[in-house]
Amino acid sequence: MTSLSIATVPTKPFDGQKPGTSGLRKSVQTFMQNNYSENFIQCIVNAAEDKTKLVVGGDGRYHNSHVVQTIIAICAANHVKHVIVGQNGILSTPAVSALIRKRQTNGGIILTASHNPGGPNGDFGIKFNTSNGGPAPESVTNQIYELTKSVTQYQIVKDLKVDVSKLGVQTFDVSGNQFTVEVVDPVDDYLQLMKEIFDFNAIKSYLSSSGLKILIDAMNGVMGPYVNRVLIQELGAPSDSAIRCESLEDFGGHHPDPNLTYAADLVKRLESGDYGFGAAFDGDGDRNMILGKNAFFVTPSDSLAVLADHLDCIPYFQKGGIKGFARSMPTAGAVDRVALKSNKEVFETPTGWKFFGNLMDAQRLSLCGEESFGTGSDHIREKDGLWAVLAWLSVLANTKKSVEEILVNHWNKFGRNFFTRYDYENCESNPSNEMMTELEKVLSAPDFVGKEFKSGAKEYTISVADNFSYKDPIDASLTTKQGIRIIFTDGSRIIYRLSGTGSSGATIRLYVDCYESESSSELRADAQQVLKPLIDIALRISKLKEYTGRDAPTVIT
Ligand code: G16
Repeated sequence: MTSLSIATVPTKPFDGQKPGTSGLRKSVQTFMQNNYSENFIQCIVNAAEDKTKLVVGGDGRYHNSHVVQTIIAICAANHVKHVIVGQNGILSTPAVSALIRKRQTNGGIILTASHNPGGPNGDFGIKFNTSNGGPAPESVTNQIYELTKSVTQYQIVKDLKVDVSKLGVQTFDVSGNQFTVEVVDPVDDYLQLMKEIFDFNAIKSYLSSSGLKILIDAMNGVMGPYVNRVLIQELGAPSDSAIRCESLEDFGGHHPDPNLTYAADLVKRLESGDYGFGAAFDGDGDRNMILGKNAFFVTPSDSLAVLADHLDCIPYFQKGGIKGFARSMPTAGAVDRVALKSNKEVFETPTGWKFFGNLMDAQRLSLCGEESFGTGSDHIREKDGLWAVLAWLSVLANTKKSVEEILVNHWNKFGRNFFTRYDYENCESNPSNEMMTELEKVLSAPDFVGKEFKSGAKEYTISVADNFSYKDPIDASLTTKQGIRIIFTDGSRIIYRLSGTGSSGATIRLYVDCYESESSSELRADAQQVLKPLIDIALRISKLKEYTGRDAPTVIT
């Protein structure tokens, strides 16, 4: 075996390599600049305390295969001994988290810009997950960012050629040291884990005996092979139960974001009434959207609460018990009501899955979710789209009820948290930042709390106004400025936040929710109608239209 040598390449720092809500996300063109990815990867390996064994994979978007080779070559030059990589560089985000935990690696590098569009004119992203399988906490991402500001060189094995299409272990000699790359099937380990969590026989026999037709949209992202293996091959769903399962580098030119706007095609098919259950995933397979017959939409906040109330349908929780629950702050508090009735702890964290990891590691958290179409449990440390679908199928198989019946029963038992989110995408950064700064000033005025707002027949009085901060109950780390909250005396909320996952400009997110108790006659009302007065007040207080020039949001959830 010829020995490969390590090259030291001089480089200069790039501005703005600051990881956002979940990793560094920029346009493909930005990532294609000479040394741009190399710098960031070198800083990741420099920040990693122990890096003997790492997992590498991505959602297969444009530029994925190139950067996979770069990562392996930089790992080889930086004392990493063993890299586990998905075949052809492909791994869903949940599958990376599962592999890190199962194979007890020191972490992993995930290539994805998640729900952002792909292709040469789309976005790319690099994210580092630590040894618990979860996205690196801010202490680590801040350290990576600091390193990017002063990086002057990176080490790489330029002549390393790894065949990532070939399953199995490949061994190399790098300057006299052994370096191994293990190419694994992207689905095998993940499927194994799902079989340990769920009762596949029960789901399979329900699907075949109930006549329930399902339609799953992989949105041309990474999930195609997972859907085919798990739902079609293992659970016996007919092959036409899955659409857009071909993984494409540009996601077919679509936005791989499972919401009512970008998964409109699936919504339309469900509206036909032919299917009793529908779901969609995002580009890297961690997000999910759940629909019932006639496109009955389950908000992620409700999905979390329903699952929390039905975890006894799932063998994993039957065996391991249920610790606490958690949701991100903008997520409506439906799960809090389940927690109260079942006498469990519930945590309210900032937006970002990374905040759940500590609670799970400390055995305080079993199930959590976010309004941004994320649901998951402590089986891994990422949200998990297909896990959510299997959890819902377990509930359907157990209750033998429709999605809509399950939701209506839930509201009759716990009351209903109405929720909506308005996204104003691609706004200009400066006015958006100014709007947030001005809002902070408005809400810190001494007479703001107690102020009354009228909209139509409704009247609201402000009881709390702040910028959300979070003290981690496990390590006491403090995270501030996580979203401006206005909470009214009846518990209704308005929240303003700037997205941390965009690649340019600013996306303003406006979240609004309110609660109707179980005895209300409004439980089946249209959420947009119910929330309209609060939305009007939110737009008035923020002067959003004046700052952004936008009459309407890009996406309404
Ligand atoms: C990422 C995080 C999620 C978070 C979301 C919020 O999702 O993993 O935990 O809720 O970002 O995004 P934003 O900051 O734009 O509101 P993903 O699916 O993009 O990795």
